[in-house]
Amino acid sequence: MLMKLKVLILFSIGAVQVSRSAIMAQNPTVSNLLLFDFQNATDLNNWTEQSDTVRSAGKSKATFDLYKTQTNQSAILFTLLNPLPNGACFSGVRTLTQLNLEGYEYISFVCKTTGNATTYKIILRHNNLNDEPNPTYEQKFKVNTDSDTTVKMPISQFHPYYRGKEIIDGPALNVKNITNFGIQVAGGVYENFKQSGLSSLVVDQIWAEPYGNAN
Ligand SMILES: *[C@@H]1O[C@H](CO)[C@@H](O)[C@H](O)[C@H]1NC(C)=O
Ligand SMILES: *[C@@H]1O[C@H](CO)[C@@H](O)[C@H](O)[C@H]1NC(C)=O
Ligand SMILES: *[C@@H]1O[C@H](CO)[C@@H](O)[C@H](O)[C@H]1NC(C)=O
Ligand SMILES: *[C@@H]1O[C@H](CO)[C@@H](O)[C@H](O)[C@H]1NC(C)=O
Ligand SMILES: CC(=O)N[C@H]1CO[C@H](CO)[C@@H](O)[C@@H]1O
Repeated sequence: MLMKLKVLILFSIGAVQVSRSAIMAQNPTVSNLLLFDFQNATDLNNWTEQSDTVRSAGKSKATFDLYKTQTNQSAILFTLLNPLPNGACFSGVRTLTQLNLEGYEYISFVCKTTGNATTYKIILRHNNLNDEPNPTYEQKFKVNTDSDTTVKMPISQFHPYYRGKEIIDGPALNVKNITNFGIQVAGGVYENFKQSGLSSLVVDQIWAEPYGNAN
């Protein structure tokens, strides 16, 4: 079962979805690294919006808030994608960070989504090159509209992009010095899908999983 899961993961492009029970069945290892713990966060002040309104024609929006119920706390990303005629638009949030993910194979989390968006991105930056014209390091993940989504993103599959377009043969991500971490939803201007409108994504924790974790 776990081997099958691993094979599925190795042969899929980008993020892979498996059921929550499959993830929970894995031995929790001492060496998972908790990157962001929204269950215990007192605020999200370190996160800032990064939407297409940084450019003159943009009119999308994102907000990121603590989401508290009587029993649980998580974070919720609300997005409104307002595309240009060619489909270009993005909205999301990001935070400065300092992560050394050498020795880690995946960034993983469980999220619950509603609304129009079915594809999100995690966006990393490195070496304090946290703004344009430096590349972003991106990977897309698909979400389920009817159930929780477990995301496992191979860290080796974050490729360099400039304004949503892949930089072929661009510099590799320096996994030892990740200095910015973002969650984004985009219209898909360079993709074979287009998306727009209102969406929400709820996430409680984001982890890095070391190599060999699922064996
Ligand atoms: C915000 O970022 C600073 C500097 O990186 C860090 O020391 C602090 O713990 C962060 N606060 C929260 C609530 O995550
Ligand atoms: C609280 O979290 C637990 C564990 O993640 C989950 O099973 C439960 O459905 C959540 N409860 C609410 C009210 O969201
Ligand atoms: C990350 O990169 C910046 C820019 O090169 C450098 O100043 C900083 O010392 C690096 N930090 C780590 C922990 O390697
Ligand atoms: C939501 O998605 C549907 C299906 O793709 C689309 O027809 C609709 O226009 C979208 N809503 C908005 C507000 O963009
Ligand atoms: C480190 C820490 O405080 N972890 C807590 C975060 O919140 C969850 C859910 O309330 C607790 O179970 C953890 O102990």
